[in-house]
Amino acid sequence: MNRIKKLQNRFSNNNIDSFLITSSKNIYYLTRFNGDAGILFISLRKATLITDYRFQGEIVERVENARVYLTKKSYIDALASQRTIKRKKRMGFESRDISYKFYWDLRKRMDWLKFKSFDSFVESLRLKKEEDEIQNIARACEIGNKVFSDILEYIKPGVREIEIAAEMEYRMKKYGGEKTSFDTIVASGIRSSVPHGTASLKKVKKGEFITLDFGTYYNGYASDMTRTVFLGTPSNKDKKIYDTVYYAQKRAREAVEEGIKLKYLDEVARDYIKKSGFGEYFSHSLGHGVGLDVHEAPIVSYKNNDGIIEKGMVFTIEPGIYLPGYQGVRIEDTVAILDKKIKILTNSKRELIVL
Ligand SMILES: [Mn+2]
Repeated sequence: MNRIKKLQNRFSNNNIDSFLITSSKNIYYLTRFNGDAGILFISLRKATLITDYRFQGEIVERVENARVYLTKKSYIDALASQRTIKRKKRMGFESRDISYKFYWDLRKRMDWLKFKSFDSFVESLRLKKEEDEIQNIARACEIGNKVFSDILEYIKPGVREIEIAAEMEYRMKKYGGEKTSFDTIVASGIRSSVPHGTASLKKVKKGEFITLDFGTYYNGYASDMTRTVFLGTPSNKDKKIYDTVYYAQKRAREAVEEGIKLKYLDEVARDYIKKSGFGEYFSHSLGHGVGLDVHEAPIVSYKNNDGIIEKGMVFTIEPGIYLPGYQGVRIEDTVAILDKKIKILTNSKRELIVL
């Protein structure tokens, strides 16, 4: 069933007769429109993508499941001019996406409508991926695997983190990625003790962990992976930190199974890290969903009491240990829940790589 139809089927239960989609990711998900401006008006039987002439031609020609309405007016004026909207009474909208100003402009311009906010009307569909979506994520992850194997020979004492990041990003595009799915993290030495430390002008040197956390988009779908390598000779303490993260990640990865609670995975990794004496240094959730957004539902966390692993989900497993003032290690894979099968999409070597 097409995705817009699925949404329309939910209208009556939610007591609305129309819905306004403003999130560009959600518009892409529903129509394949990949311009960066436009709104999608969905009524019970129709869907209209309102956008402007900047996107005429190739970009609007690929739109599926919606009629395209090109306008020179503001989108709100164009929406108000739609023939059917006068008969509408209650319109849903995406509360996470629109600005306060846009909301009031809508209300002023269409004062006969009642507006009802929703915070994951489309995202709840996106939670479980279809086959082609998983293939796109898998392709994006494959690009990540290639970039990682390329970059190892480039990492040498004296090279700046930002140069390593630039080389990685260049290769992501060279291998078919559209753009990075977030700012590439290259964090070395003491900087690796901050979980999300981007890439700086710092030069890498011997005796340091280097955390590489990166991703790209393929056909609009993101990848996300992390590997931590060592430059020089690791001390026993370094090896212990790495092994702890490695086995915590392995246990969680091997525990993935359709039908169990997501929070159980977090507990598997967290318990192992606690038993090894580093419990207080694993300071974030185990993972997150990956799709059109690099961070989306589901949250893989001990705080997620209800979430169950279901077919079609794609999420990360990324435990880490961050010793303040010292160094840190994180290993992250993206896994997909297929029909009675679990597939790890990021298969670069996980054992400690010493450069
Ligand atoms: Mn991640």
